[in-house]
Amino acid sequence: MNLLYLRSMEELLKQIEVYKQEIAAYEISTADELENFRIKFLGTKGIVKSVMSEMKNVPLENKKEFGLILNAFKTYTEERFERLKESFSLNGQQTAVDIDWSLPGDPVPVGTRHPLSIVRNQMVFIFKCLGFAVAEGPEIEDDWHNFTALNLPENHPARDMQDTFYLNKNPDYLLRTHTSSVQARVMEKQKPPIRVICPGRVYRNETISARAHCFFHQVEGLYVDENVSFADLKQTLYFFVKEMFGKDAKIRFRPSYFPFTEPSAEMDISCTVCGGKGCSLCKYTGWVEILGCGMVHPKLLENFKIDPGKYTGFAFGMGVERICQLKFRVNDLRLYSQNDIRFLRQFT
Ligand code: 2NL
Repeated sequence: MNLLYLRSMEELLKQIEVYKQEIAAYEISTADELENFRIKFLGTKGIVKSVMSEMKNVPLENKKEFGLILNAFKTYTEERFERLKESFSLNGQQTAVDIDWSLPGDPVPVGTRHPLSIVRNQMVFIFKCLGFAVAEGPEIEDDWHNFTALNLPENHPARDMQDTFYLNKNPDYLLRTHTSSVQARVMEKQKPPIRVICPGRVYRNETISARAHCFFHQVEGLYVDENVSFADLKQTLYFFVKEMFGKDAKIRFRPSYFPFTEPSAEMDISCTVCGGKGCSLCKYTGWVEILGCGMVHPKLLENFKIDPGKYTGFAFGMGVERICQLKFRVNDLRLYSQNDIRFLRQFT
């Protein structure tokens, strides 16, 4: 074997050792440095390729031994590259290589308000314009605030287990059946003048259908002061109707009965579909019922130590679903709580 060649082989082995030291000491902190390592050692014109190309000059009897050394060097370099790449991605910087930060983000779809919230907010806004404050109260009520204080006698059918969700009997706790209970709490705490509206969810033990549900929403109003008259009630509600349904809307009152008001009335508005000419919505009467109202019963004022000789008041109650039905033509109460996106998307 040619001595000259042996010397050059020795030199090559030494050179490989030097490379290995350099590779072992190689540190990177950026994607560019990682790429520089790859180009320098593993690239098509890199050091590993050039060392491997020495094989063609190795004499046949040394090829096996030399091949093993060169292959080991190649594997060593490749493994070092993988380690560097891993340490780099563990530092969380791989993103700088893989992610294009200039791309637009994933869109976040914007939701819409529930139709009942839209209408409730509108109702609250209109009464706020007339100086009504908003009051809220608990959905779990006691018998006093939901029934007794409001003049509903012990044997009133509304108290029946068939109509009301009782959570406990004796003492009675129940899911409020109207937001009048909130007004009862206001009268308990506050002396006249009182001018509040009470929006909220109420519960009744009903079989669920297109026209009945076991929960729905109310806005009730209460105004107690000196010299409050039925004329004030009429003008207040007329203002509300014109704001809600437009200036051409008409109102009419029909006598009715509620235990908490005397006298009591139900109010209709001219049909929002036909304007009073008669259509299927108003059953060809030209009118649709929207709320109940009346002058606060003197017994109620007494219950809250408000002198009925000095003070009078009016009250009203309406269903948010009903107003929503007239405004948006929703003809099935179940739609409000089914969370069907196709229904909800229609209200913007
Ligand atoms: C209806 C009828 C009504 C009231 C609610 C009320 C509350 C107090 C005192 C007097 Cl604290 N009245 N509320 C009065 C008349 C009718 O609601 O059809 N609601 C959906």
